[in-house]
Amino acid sequence: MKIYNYLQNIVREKGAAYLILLDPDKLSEEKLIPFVKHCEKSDVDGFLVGGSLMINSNLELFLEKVKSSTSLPAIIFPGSVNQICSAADAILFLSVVSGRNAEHLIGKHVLAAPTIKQSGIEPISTGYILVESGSTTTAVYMSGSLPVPRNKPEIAASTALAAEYLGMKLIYLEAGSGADQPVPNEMVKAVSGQVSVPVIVGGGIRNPQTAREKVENGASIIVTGNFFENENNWNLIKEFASAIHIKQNIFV
Ligand code: 1GP
Repeated sequence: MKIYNYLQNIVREKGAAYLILLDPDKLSEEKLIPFVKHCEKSDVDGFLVGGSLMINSNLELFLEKVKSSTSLPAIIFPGSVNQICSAADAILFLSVVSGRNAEHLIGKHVLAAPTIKQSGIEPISTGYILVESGSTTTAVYMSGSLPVPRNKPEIAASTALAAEYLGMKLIYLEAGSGADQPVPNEMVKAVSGQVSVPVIVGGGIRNPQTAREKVENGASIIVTGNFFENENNWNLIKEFASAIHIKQNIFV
């Protein structure tokens, strides 16, 4: 529970936590260490590490580099059962509760569980809710499931509550990496109002104002990925962090 408690403490102290997604397929070796250090200086609270394919990369080496350059936690955000590695601090044990594909609800988990136990990393059970966000996202395509329609916040809220009753410790509202549109504020509000566990919101968040709106509507953790693949945007990380840390910063 170490990392889960860490996240809860950040939410208590700062109002919400800011995690940045590192995709080993998309972040070159030369950029990784400077980027991670820059994130830490900019008040980011931790990293999610993972990708949908992991074609050109070695997760273990990647995670070792991340861990050697920061004291912030590295949490695996697995795109497949192969993405389990003891160099991480924790893993989001994701069940795609918005879908009806048994493989992604429980099947892959049976294969992954013994390896996670062996690795010693902390599993954090997470109800993963895919949300319609424009053109088909990789997450929707890879999961072989339908996302929740974006104008149906009540479906997302009921799904999240069911996930909490099943024992899940986090709810992840996912528009998908590079989504045309982020998860709607009304849906963030409906879900956060329904559950008592922290709600993560990610996908298609490209400016601090949008991140702030999600927090104002009840999100506890914000994730961005894509936007910082462009080095020219790195100078905005601090602004994102300030917008998200709603208890600490006045944001105009
Ligand atoms: C994807 O929520 C994350 O799972 C991040 O999305 O890359 O669009 O910021 P972006």
